[in-house]
Amino acid sequence: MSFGNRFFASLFLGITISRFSRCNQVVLLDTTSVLGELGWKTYPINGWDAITEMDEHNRPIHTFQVCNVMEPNQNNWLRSNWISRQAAQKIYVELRFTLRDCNSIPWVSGTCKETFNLFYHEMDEAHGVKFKPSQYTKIDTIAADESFTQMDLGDRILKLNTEVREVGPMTKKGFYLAFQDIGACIALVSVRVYYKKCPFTLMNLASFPDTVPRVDSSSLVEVRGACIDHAEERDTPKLFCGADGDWLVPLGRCVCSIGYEEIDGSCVACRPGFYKAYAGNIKCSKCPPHSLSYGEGASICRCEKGFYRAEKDPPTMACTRPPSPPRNLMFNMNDTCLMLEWSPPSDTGGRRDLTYNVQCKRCGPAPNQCQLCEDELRFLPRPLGLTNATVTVTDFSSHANYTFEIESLNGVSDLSSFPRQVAAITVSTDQGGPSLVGAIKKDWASPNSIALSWQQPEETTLPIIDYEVKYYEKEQEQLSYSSTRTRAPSVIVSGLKPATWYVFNVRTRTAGGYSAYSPKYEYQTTGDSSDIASDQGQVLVIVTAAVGGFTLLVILTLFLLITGRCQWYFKAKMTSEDKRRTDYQNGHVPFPGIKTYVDPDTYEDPTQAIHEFTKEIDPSRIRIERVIGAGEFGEVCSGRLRTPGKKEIAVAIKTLKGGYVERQRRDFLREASIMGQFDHPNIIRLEGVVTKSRPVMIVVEYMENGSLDSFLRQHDGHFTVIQLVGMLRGIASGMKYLSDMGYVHRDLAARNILVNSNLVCKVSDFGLSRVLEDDPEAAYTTTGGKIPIRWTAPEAIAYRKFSSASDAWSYGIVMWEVMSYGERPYWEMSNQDVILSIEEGYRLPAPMGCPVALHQLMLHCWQKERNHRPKFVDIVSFLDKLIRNPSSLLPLVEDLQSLPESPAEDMDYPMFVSVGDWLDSIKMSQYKSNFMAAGFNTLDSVARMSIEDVRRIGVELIGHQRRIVSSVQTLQFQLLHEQEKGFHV
Ligand code: ACK
Repeated sequence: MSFGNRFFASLFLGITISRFSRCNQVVLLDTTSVLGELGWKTYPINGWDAITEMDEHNRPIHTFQVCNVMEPNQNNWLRSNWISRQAAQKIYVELRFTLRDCNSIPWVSGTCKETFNLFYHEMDEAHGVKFKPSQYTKIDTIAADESFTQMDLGDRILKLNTEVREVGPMTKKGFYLAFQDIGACIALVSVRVYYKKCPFTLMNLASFPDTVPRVDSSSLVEVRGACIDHAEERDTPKLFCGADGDWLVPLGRCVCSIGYEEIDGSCVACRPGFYKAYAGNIKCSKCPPHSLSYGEGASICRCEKGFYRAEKDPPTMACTRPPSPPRNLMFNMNDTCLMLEWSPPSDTGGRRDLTYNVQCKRCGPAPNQCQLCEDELRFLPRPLGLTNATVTVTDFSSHANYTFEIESLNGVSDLSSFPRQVAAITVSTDQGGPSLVGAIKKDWASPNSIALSWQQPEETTLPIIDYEVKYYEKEQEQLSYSSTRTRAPSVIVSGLKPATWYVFNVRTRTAGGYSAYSPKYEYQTTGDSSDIASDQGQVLVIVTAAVGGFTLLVILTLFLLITGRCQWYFKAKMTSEDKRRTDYQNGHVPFPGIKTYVDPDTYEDPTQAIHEFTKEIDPSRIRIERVIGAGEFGEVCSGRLRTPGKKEIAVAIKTLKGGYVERQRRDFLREASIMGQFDHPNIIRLEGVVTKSRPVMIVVEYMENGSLDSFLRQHDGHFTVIQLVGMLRGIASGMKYLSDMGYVHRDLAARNILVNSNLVCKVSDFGLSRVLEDDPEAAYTTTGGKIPIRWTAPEAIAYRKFSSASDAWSYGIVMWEVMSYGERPYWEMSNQDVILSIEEGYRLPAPMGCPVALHQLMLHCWQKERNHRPKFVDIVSFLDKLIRNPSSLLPLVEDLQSLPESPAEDMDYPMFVSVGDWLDSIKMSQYKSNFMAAGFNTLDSVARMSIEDVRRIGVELIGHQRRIVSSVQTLQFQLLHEQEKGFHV
């Protein structure tokens, strides 16, 4: 029995042991909380003593005592049970004990100790009673901060020591603790073993779990938080767990989701009448005006009935409604403009995005006869989406009643199902402008054309300029339409699709503007819809006023193909008569008996051609007076020519300069051999040649005013339009003669036209000329040679397809040169740009002061498709008619251009119709050669044909005979009508 055990037992009776734990500690063992026996082992048996007392709460106090202070060499061990490590990496052992001061015990010096030792041993599992002190690792020697004495005992003063030691890192699943006494007087009152953790916590609307710190106290554990209910991450919430189990450095946060707000660290649903539209650290808001929320947690408030929220309106915005209609709608009108003005609506619906739409209705006498008319009018700036309370309307018709409805709109107008309210005003445009034409009637029709006519308006204050005929396929419903103009109250529209419904409208144009469109006229073309001509996209409109003259066509191609072989063997021996015969057989001669051109190049010996086509002049008859210019081969002089028995005449003498080679001589004289074949008042006349003496000369009639281009430049603006048209008529007449002769000029330009003292223009310069050869299309192609780009038709430039049609193109350019008094065509544009522009559809605009009719003729000459260009016969005929009706030259292009919708370039040029065109329009093209061969080569002659004539020329099918005869009747009517009108083109 040891001295101290009994002594300590009485000492600790009645001591209160405070039991506490902190939330960041996980307790693995606390002897104060063990209710039953502890079951610790002691070695030896008489060493440590286990005493269990009860505290005032009747809970056990497990105390271990030892006090063998008088006996030397004490080695008493007390060993705990196996303690599970759990998640701990480092454990803390907290000991509370009392220790007796050795000095206060007599006779114990040398044996009494005032420390004890603490050991541990890691094991994965308990191993029962075995205890080997040698396996244990010492944690520390424990000494008391305060020891007690006999006096303390007497005063019953408790001097309890608390010591904490940490152990780690721990690796095994558990461990034992052991206490070694080496001769002290100790009472071990409690043993608490714990490890530290950062406890579960909520911070910044995120939860962070229990987290065990690292053993290394200098490094922190980063922990990512999870947002609490109805919260969402804003920046990733994070905390760091420190070694002492404290949370450090909060980062990021969660925020309450839409419909929830933060109250006391949690997210709470918005109350009814409130909403929260965005996640964030904001409170729920009261619903905006004209909106409400019924349930809890609303993210948006719903609009009251009759109020709306546009797609892009924010939820914070009040609900709004469509505006009321505009107020005070008024108009102001002059001849060309109608200005509508109004005041903004009294109620904008609570919005600022106010716009206006204008709708137009044109109404007849009956109230329900209204049709929409926006498409007919032009609105400035536009009809829809107006932001200002005003709009200007143009292009309105005279004599019409327009009702304009102005609607106010805002961003929610489309959402409202209520009928929209508009402000309306009816405007009568009856300002003395043109009135409506009478009903349209069909005169005749074929599967792809129709002739229409209509009653002229009865009263017009201003003269009618023309009529606009608008037509479209009914199925297309105005998606695309064509239009054309005509001066006569009738039109032939061709290029229509067979078996297709068309809608036609006509309106009048005067200087006062357009009339309203006539009532629609609908017509379905006859025929099989598969029978659509290959050029169906192209609409050729032929004004009935256009009356063609002769169109000289080539008809005997087939015949020639059979007989034209091997003829070149005989070339050298042929006379011009032979050649003409051959040319005729080759299809170059329109009619037997008409003299045709013979190419001098077809003569093996050119002198033979010279001999045949020119007269040799004795040079003694020529008196050279002065040099007037320089030609390609030498000077050009003026002088006099005497002919026995005739009056002396003025001549121009072209000379061939000395030192020429034979080829130059031949080329020089070649022009004379060509010129010598012609005899026409508008072709420069060859008087003769001097070839048998030097210098070699070509003598031609003298043209006092020299070349046309420089003449016009010198007399800019000096002539009347009629004089200019007279010059053009002369040139056209000369060209008609050349084309009739089968001659293609190739270099028709104002510089190659000479003008005499009477302003008579004559075609000259046959240097570039070539005869037509075996081409069945009567056009000649060649390689090489200089091409005057600005004057030459595209197909001649592109693949040298020269023909009378390409001469017609050049003629259009000459017209332009004449009407602009010698301006350079296409000004300073490069040749390449000219080619590209023409290809893109660009055409020379009308020169200043140019009558519409002449520019139309030019444009007609510049049609890309060469077969659509006018023939010279048509040009002459047209110009003749203009000269006879000078008033037709009054409308100038400038006047037209000042009116909308009349870009001259976009117009169709329906001025000409030949018999061929007419046959095309009635789809009887196959009989062209029959008509020509029988001499029906003008519309006038065709208009007189009888059914017998039609049969006689070889139209055998009865259906075709009928079609031609009925078309002839219409033609008669039209020609008569035109004559009555006195306006022939
Ligand atoms: O512009 P012009 O005065 O007219 O200058 C040229 C020049 O000779 C070189 O060709 C003029 N010319 C040519 N043929 C005749 C002619 N038959 N009568 C008068 N001048 C002519 C041309």
